[in-house]
Amino acid sequence: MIRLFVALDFPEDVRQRLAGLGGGVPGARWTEAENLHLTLRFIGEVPEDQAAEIDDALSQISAPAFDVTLDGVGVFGSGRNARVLWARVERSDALSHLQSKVESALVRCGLPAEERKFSPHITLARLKDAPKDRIGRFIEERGLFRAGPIRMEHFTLYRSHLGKGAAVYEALREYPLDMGPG
Ligand code: 2AM
Repeated sequence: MIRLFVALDFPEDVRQRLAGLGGGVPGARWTEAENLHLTLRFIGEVPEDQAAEIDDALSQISAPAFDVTLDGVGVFGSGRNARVLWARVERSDALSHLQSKVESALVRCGLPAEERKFSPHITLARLKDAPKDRIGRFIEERGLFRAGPIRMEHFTLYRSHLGKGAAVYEALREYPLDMGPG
């Protein structure tokens, strides 16, 4: 079995800026710059032959290249249940279009449909018992963070290797987005 997810990745300069937002929140485990990404669809554990089928289905997706803009930061969960600090990804029709193409390709491969609403974000940190006031301060102080527009010219199938420490993400395949005429 291999553990997979589909994501958009970002240029080095953007990842460095995102990683630079980290700090100042006790109980936060910050994502390493190299691991920062925007998940389009978490797949989970699949057998190798289904992974090959998934790769094939993803490679048949045709969707236009588009720009992504990052705007501010936020938190999933509140109070004692605050779980994740993230950078906000502005919604766009092009992003939703790609996400729904990925979703339908995966459902055609026999995966169960994703029940949760797509909420585009980049996980900056996972939290454990982080003090509420420090989370609030983080969000206030980083509220003006903005990056982009950032051109997305491909999306990526990742394998996630779980171990003792942070998961290691391995890019298995990049699928080009259509660049249009010219
Ligand atoms: P997250 O960053 O919001 O936790 C690899 O684990 C990627 O898949 C992460 O970006 C993670 O999103 C996303 N993901 C979505 N659902 C997941 C799940 N049930 N288990 C693990 N990762 C999940």
